[in-house]
Amino acid sequence: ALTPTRDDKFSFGLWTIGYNGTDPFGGPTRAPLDVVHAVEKLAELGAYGLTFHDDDLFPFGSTDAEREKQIDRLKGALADTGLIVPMVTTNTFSAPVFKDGGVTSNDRQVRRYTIRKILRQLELGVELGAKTFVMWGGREGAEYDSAKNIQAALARYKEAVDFLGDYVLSQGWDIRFAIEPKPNEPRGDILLPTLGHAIAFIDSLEHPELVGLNPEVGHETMAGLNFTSGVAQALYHGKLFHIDLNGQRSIKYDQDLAFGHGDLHNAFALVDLLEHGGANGGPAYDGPRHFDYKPSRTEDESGVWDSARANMETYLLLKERADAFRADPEVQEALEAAKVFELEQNTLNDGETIESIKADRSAWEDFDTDAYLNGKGFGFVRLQQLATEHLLGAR
Ligand code: GLT
Ligand code: MN
Ligand code: MN
Ligand code: MN
Repeated sequence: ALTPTRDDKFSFGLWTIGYNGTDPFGGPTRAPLDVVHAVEKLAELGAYGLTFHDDDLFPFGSTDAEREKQIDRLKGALADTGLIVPMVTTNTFSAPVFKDGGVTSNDRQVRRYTIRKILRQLELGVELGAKTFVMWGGREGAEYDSAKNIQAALARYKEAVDFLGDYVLSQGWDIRFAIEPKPNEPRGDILLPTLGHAIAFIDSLEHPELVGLNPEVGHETMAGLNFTSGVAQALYHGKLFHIDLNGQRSIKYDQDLAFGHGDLHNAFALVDLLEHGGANGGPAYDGPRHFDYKPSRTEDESGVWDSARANMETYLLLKERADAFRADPEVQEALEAAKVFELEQNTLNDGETIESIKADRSAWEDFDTDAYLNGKGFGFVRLQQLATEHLLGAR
């Protein structure tokens, strides 16, 4: 059960396994990874999908012929292995032209160029059968309050997403957009910094049904937020279109560690949510389990594949542990005692009126608030310890 299969829907960004170790303090520690080799290795390890930015496959500034050649090589590798491309995205952050962002650059010519670059990658994604188009606006932001009119920038962001949405609808394409929030890095402050900001922004769009979220573990954690809780809210709003799994240890630079190599408790809760948070305890999300991590620059190529395997194995281990947690009668009893299921009951009775609740003496006059002093504990700590024991494989 710990051997990944295609049914597990594990996918990897070409930029993840292809990360050559460059950071702000040093250059590459690994040789470039060829896309055909990447596809073959991922297929061999049990992944089902590869995702990529335009610039991952054909470097920025490639001629049309070079671009076509790389696309053909990718198509050949996909045909040979059966791997699919569930998602694509555009690099609108690396090249100098994007130094003040893409769709929200102060420079109008840059904004128009960015839309063209996105259109090209959107068309390629549709051609390859991708169902999700991720928009990570890493350079959409500012370092200085005087430099960016945030309200105008959000209006330009909306203009771009609305325009792209109209194109998809006019073509009848089966692809949706997923916005990926991040609080900072590379910009001092990035627009749409958290899932909550992005949800509010999506509400302002012309075609909100076409646009959802691509939450990343590390990004919410960088903002000091509880990732699993944010994913639960994304599900609540019907906006979990895609997910970027990785590991992050607290509020610091974006670590992109392997999944589970950060907050393991939260990763357990996340897998439990994805696998058991739906109707009748079934899966709450059936899309790709996409890993967006960086094999540490300490690793050579064998370490890259070890780390790719680690992501998938940890997910499957946590799934096994979450299944055991849910199946344990003692856990069910603790959940019951903690009134976890009681929260699913409406607070008001059917047809409740102001008059009827005011007439209900048990809701006020006869309600014993004193009983909550040194009584009526919820037992949440016991429940969490049971979760911990399952997580550790002790039960
Ligand atoms: C970049 C970023 C990731 C995004 C990718 C999609 S690119 O590596 O750090 O979090 O998901 O653009
Ligand atoms: Mn429209
Ligand atoms: Mn990501
Ligand atoms: Mn990241």
